[in-house]
Amino acid sequence: MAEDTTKEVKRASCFLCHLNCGVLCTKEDGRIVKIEGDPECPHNEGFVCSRLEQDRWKSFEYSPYRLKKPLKRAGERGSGKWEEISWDQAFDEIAERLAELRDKYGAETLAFFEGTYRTQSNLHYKFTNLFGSPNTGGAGTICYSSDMWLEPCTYGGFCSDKSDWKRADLIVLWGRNPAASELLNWKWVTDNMDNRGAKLIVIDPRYCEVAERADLFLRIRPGTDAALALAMINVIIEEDLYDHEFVDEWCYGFDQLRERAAEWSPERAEEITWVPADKIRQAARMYATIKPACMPWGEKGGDGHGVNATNTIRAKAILRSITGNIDKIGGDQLTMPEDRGDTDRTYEHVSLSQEQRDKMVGNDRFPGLTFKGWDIISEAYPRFYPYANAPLIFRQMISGDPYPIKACILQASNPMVGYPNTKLIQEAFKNLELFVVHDYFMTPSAALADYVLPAATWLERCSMGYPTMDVEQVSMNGTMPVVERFEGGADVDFRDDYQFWYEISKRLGMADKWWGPSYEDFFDGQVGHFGMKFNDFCENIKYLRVPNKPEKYKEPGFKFLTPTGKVELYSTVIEKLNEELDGDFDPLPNFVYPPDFPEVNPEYAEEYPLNMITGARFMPFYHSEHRQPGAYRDLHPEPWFQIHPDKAMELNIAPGDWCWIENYMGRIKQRANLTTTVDPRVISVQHDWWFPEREEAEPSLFGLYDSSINTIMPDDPDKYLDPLMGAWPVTGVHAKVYKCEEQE
Ligand SMILES: Nc1nc2c(c(=O)[nH]1)N[C@H]1C(S)=C(S)[C@@H](COP(=O)(O)OP(=O)(O)OC[C@H]3O[C@@H](n4cnc5c(=O)[nH]c(N)nc54)[C@H](O)[C@@H]3O)O[C@H]1N2
Ligand SMILES: Nc1nc2c(c(=O)[nH]1)N[C@H]1C(S)=C(S)[C@@H](COP(=O)(O)OP(=O)(O)OC[C@H]3O[C@@H](n4cnc5c(=O)[nH]c(N)nc54)[C@H](O)[C@@H]3O)O[C@H]1N2
Ligand code: SF4
Ligand SMILES: [Mo]
Repeated sequence: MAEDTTKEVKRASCFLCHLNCGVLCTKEDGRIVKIEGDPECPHNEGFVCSRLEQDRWKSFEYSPYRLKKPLKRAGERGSGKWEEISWDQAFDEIAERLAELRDKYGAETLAFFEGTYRTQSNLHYKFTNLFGSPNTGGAGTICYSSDMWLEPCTYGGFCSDKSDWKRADLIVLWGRNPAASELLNWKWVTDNMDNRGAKLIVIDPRYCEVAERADLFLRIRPGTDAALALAMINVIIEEDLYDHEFVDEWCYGFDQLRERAAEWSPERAEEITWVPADKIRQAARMYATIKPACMPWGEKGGDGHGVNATNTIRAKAILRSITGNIDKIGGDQLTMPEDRGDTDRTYEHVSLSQEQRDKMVGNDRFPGLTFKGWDIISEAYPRFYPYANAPLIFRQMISGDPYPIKACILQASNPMVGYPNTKLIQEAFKNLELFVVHDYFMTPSAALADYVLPAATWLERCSMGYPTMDVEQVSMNGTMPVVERFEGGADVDFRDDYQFWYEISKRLGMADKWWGPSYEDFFDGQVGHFGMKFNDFCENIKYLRVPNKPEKYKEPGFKFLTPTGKVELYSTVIEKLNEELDGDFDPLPNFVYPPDFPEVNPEYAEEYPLNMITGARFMPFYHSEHRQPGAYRDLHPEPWFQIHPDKAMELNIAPGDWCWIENYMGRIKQRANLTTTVDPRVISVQHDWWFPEREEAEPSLFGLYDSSINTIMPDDPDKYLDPLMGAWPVTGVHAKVYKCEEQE
């Protein structure tokens, strides 16, 4: 039989989540017919998760809902009326409008919002910096970015995404449920438990998937992780379980920490956290004595969200340090800043003048993540990227105070669904003079734009898989596009994320600052120091791993890249910020009650008694993605929230009932899942629900206000945000629940 010459297999890196598994794609007649895990990829060794199984990816790559052509608004903003235009027209007009607005209001009038780092996110920094605007904001504020500032403050690098899952003897999953969020990580944990006998502690308000395998499970009250961490520090110090050698030689401020921790007995923490004091002791003893132990970061475990974001991240960093678990094989390994000469060129922060930096929204109010904070740690950690504060940007888009923000670009983010206080964001977006969205699909954010432009997926562009959540210092998987534009019958006229920035830059006279017109040119620049072109890198190197060197602090002359050269249990960086800003940020971790709690707001909590988790991950969705009708949506057609059966009975709610979830901001509805997984005082509400099959035009916006929990999540900067990082809450916010009437 003649060989089928149209068949070929190409490598790619899956970008459907942050793990970037290596995959093999089989093409026939230009169309992808099969995607499998690449057994040669050292990262996932052939593993793929349910997002790629059963050909589900076809509902993404070949979805009829994908944007096909550049669209320009042809009616009122949000009216759902569009005209198709050419890419040249789109780029010409966008560049022209940007130049006009810069002349009229100053470059700082442009805002950009970053999503969950699903593309080459340094590119937009390069553009905004060259353009002259400091105003990039993003979901990172409540995701990993707060860790990326506070961990370097503590140990001069960061380690909570460099956990050594496979070689740890104890793994602490603290507000982290990789069985639903990062499935490859969970495979590593279960393999480690099965093959090496590793132990597992789970700290979660829900008896979630990973809790089912835990040796110790702490059912914590949402929003109180800082109090628990402080009590664990208390036990470790009081019971003399800390690593004396490491603390004596390498930690700064132990006496101050001891004093603070003394205030946090397990009994005091029990009252706040609902975790019995003896279990707190048990957890502290296990963590301090079963070594090596790793404690990966977890968004919901207090890392990054709500009024205790700084407290919790710092307290967890301190726990890693005083137990001597940082930078150990099997612990959380420390990544030092890479010596990559091109850092300045890819981020281009150097191009932004001090005058422009000083205009960053949030600089003075929530300085941690902004240029104010960056200035202090950037020497030690140059790859950190500063963030303007998103809730403040939205407010400024409306008020124009202290200056107008009139232009906005979104690439790979969807704030109308993923960020809190949707109504305010809608008003802000409607106040813009130029709003551009580059995405795969028409989203509720895109529906409010002037231009909506089709993006290339990870199968259609060059990419560099850079798996996070792995212990390697660097791990790279370079791949060329699997399919070309219009190949295989796909009628999507996409431009990839690099081309987008390049083409606009070219029209603004900034082409020479880039590497050339294509993504490949960019990657040629990135791998230049290997002495080869990107194509050769993909062919010959395929998968590159640079293992982390453990226990770097044992090398002669080593210093942690903090002002004291030590792990700062007491933060001199925060102290310095206080001096500069006349602030009173606490250099030691503490705990404050979230604003809805009965301890601080008893009247409110009486009306809204249930402590709410929002956004606990579940497969197969990724935030607001994959809601389009198709294989993913079929697995989970409707929004559900979890409620304890006793509470449901008290409220006369039966399984599957549609219920209102309400707080002072408004109400949304989801269906009731009665389960003992949650405490009777807690509900867990799915996030990011919208319905791409419903009407686009306002007020519907794809049914956004029906079931998206972020429409009622608060972001009042005076009340709900972490004072240093400006992080807003995703759990520990109070609500009430009641059944919908028949007709609702
Ligand atoms: N209530 C609540 N809210 C939350 C959370 C929560 O737990 N609870 N979690 C928060 C967290 S941790 C995060 S990170 C944020 C995420 O916030 P976002 O990243 O804003 O949310 P997504 O819905 O993932 O939006 C991503 C958009 O980018 C598009 N996209 C994906 N990849 C690419 C690409 O490569 N190129 C281009 N051009 N477009 C792409 C997708 O189609 C989608 O429309 O949400 C936050 N919001
Ligand atoms: N399926 C799916 N996977 C995803 C994503 C997605 O949207 N969908 N998003 C990706 C992104 S951007 C991120 S940041 C990661 C996040 O990954 P994870 O941190 O693993 O995800 P979550 O499910 O948000 O939170 C984990 C657990 O924290 C618990 N939790 C809730 N509130 C609290 C609390 O106050 N304290 C403690 N200790 N635990 C609490 C929840 O019950 C949940 O079981 O997931 C990534 N993976
Ligand atoms: S774990 Fe993430 S990267 Fe790996 S196959 Fe699943 S979605 Fe893709
Ligand atoms: Mo995230």
